[in-house]
Amino acid sequence: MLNKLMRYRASGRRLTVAGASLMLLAACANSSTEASNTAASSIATPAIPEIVASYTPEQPSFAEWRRAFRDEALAAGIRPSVFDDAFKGIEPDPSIVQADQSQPEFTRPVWQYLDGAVSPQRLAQGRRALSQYADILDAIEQRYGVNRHILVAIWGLESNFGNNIGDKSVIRSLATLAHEGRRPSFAHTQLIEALKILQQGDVSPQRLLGSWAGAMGQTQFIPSTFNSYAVDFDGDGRRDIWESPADALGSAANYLSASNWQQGTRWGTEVSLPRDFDFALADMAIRKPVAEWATLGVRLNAESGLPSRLAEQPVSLLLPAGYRGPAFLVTGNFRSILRYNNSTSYALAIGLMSDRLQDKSDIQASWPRDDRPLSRTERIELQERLDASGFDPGAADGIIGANTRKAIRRFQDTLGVPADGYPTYALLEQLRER
Ligand SMILES: [Ca+2]
Repeated sequence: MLNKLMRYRASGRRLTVAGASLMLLAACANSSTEASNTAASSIATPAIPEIVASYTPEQPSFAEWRRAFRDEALAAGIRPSVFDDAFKGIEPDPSIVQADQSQPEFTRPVWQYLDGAVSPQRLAQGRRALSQYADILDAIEQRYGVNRHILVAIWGLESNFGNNIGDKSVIRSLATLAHEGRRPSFAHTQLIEALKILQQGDVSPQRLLGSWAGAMGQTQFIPSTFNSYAVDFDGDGRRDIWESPADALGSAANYLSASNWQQGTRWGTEVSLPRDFDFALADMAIRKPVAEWATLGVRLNAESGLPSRLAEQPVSLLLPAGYRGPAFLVTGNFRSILRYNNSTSYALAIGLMSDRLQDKSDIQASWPRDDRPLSRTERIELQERLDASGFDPGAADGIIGANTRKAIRRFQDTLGVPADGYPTYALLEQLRER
């Protein structure tokens, strides 16, 4: 009941701020995680803004919210002393509300993201980490069967090898978000999980630090992921992903292992495609054995070094920047990395960084760096124009998901251009001229 009230209140306030624009509300779904997209789309149900417009509930203060939440936490098994210690002096953090509501208009294209993620400096740090933590990584590989180069790449991207673990109180961040964030029920659940971590004694309230969104420690686990997958790899009796590299790397390996990681299989490899290839096959929903891709003209690059067992494994074709950019065949291990962080650019960065750490050469094809990425407003316009032309892209939410890619392909088919489903400014201009 309290949660429901919160959701109406949060929606109502953002409606005021956004000038009652349903489109802007829907476009809040900017995060790459499926969870947040789902939450945002439920907030953006057309019926709700009309209810909100005439519905002005009493807004509970933070202190009122905390009193009600304390009852819930205790009912969930949290001891009163643990709750009261954790919440001692906790007040809402306005900077977190601001971060939660920011909707970036421009996102970096995949090549710019990769330039930053797999930089020469990060590779050098990664090589040092491989050498410095060789014994720990040996033991982790033996126990979980997850390749050390993947683990070091994740460590590098999540927290810059433990140097950037976030300095915000996880209790304060999540309490702020549960009280007035745009995904209150998610924050609410994570806050209970965070209190369970304190109750188990893995870390003190003062050291329970993370990002503004509650991602914690060197692995950037959210509290529920910590409770399910964190391990005490160094054996000191506490699962400490904040201070112990062994615990952090072991926990990341345990999480990947539980996400169907296949030992000895690569994440994927770059491939070349014939000019007349059917680009509609480049879709994560389509999986074929490598041999079948080969009959369609997909060629593995010379240095790919794929183990022969991969030939039988169904893999998907990925074109992160459309037909003009590099192409990859990606395995189930790529999907495991996506479970860690549901962003294609992220998973590609992890895979490519792990390759570079093994001294494999950089990718051969070049990125279409002259492509001008669409802003959020333009992505919404693209979707609206696709819809107006009968290509059925789904909700105009600024997110290029499976439905929008299908719609783009249908439009590309009518133009007689490669149907890669990739949104470009040129396509938007052609839609404007219709
Ligand atoms: Ca430990």
